[in-house]
Amino acid sequence: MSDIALLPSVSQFLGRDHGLYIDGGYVACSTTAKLKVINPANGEVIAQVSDAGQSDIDCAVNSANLGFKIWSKTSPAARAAVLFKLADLLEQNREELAQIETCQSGKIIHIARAFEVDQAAHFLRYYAGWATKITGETITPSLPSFAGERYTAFTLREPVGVVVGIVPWNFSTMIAIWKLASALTTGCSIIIKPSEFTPLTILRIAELASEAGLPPGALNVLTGSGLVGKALIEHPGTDKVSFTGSVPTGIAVGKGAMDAKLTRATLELGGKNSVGFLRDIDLDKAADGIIEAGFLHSGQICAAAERFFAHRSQIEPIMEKLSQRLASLKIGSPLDEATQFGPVTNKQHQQKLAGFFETARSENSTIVYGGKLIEGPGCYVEPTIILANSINDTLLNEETFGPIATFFPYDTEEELLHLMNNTPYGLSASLWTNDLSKALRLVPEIQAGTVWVNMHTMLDPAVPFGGIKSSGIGREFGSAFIDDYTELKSVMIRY
Ligand code: TXE
Repeated sequence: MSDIALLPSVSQFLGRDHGLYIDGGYVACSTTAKLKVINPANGEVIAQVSDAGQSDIDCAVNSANLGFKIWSKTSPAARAAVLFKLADLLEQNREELAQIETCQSGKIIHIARAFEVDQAAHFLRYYAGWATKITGETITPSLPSFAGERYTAFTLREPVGVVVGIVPWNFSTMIAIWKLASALTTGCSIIIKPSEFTPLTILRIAELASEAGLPPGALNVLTGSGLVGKALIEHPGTDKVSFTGSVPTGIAVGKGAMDAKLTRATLELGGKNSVGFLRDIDLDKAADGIIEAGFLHSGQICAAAERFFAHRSQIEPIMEKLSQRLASLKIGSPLDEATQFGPVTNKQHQQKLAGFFETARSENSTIVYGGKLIEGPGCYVEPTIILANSINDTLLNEETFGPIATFFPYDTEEELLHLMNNTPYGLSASLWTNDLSKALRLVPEIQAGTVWVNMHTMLDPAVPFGGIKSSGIGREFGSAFIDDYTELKSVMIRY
């Protein structure tokens, strides 16, 4: 097989002089600084985007405040209609968006189509449905009545204002859609700051949003480094930040938001997610489960698992079956439809993973499979299996965000629970067993925002998602996101 041909519209889009998307259209950046976008499959520069300066930030915030005035007064049904239309436009432009995404992130084209576009449209429609269903409560106060007066009270859910959406590079389309859909359905406006590594797809989506009827300023896109995100959070004209990314940056964002002006913050961070195989597990099922849990998109998924705990008697055969599966994966160009395993998204990340391989060796962990970079201009690393030497090994404790499954044996279920919870993080975890009754008894003991049974990594818009412990604050999806994007106003009436 070979690479699919890029659509003419993709080549044309990549070659553009990309401005910033402010007030419903492109504007030239105030600085001449440019950020290069590099295709991680071959190291080639595929596009350049602007690095926004302070006056661009002011301009985007001003526009978002004006956009908020219009959008927050737009009827819920009309807001939903725009989001439904945008979902249709995502699907109509599916191949173009998927190809842009693959070129900038190295995501294999099947995943770009199925997750970055199809799933993004699915999430968007789910959020759109909420626009007409956001309600408050009626309450009867118990205040004293001296002359027959009565009281009633109700609550209003009001949009929080101008949201700053800070997006990482691993799912640059879908995560941007989660943020803009949450903001727009509740009547907020939003400024998206994409990752400097993957800034392109959201610029195209901003154009589609205008085509769908979104008023100017309701969605602005500012490309640039992390400093642009920082300046947006601290800007007096913004009201909330929704951040997805690494734990250290998330902590800096949270502190910055609090220090600035008590800016509301939702933080969806990474972690060190666990998989626990109970003894009754079928070994083939376990090996397939590890591919789903740890190797989709080369493990570059915040909910992916990195620590795998199996009973001492089963750990060797599970790792052997997993090695066989990894050996059969077709590694190659992400634009080749036959490829099952592509590059990681950028050189820095590839080097970081190389550092983890070194650390594993220096700590005397056993590299059971892989453990090397793949030579060439692209950012490829081998899918890797490691057997940790001790529970203190770095590979069992630090997020690698790569295709590295680290194993450790347990003897008793008590020990398994201890191992799974022995981390400062708590985004996700999974248990694999045929004994559902046992699984349901163990679920409450597991410290994670999401616990899957016999599955891992899959997210559904109806099911809340977010971390406990150091994996974040707040929830996306379900009805839970509404709390984070609205303020509750109480109205009390004497009559
Ligand atoms: O992520 P960051 P980076 C991990 C992964 C990777 C490492 C670094 O291991 O190797 O993090 O990646 C913006 N104020 N994850 O540097 O720093 C930044 O521009 C406001 C895990 O890409 O978390 C980008 O848009 N914004 C993770 C976004 O924050 C700031 C997903 C994420 O950047 C900022 C991605 C600041 N001070 C990487 N500094 C996950 N678990 O989901 C940076 N940004």
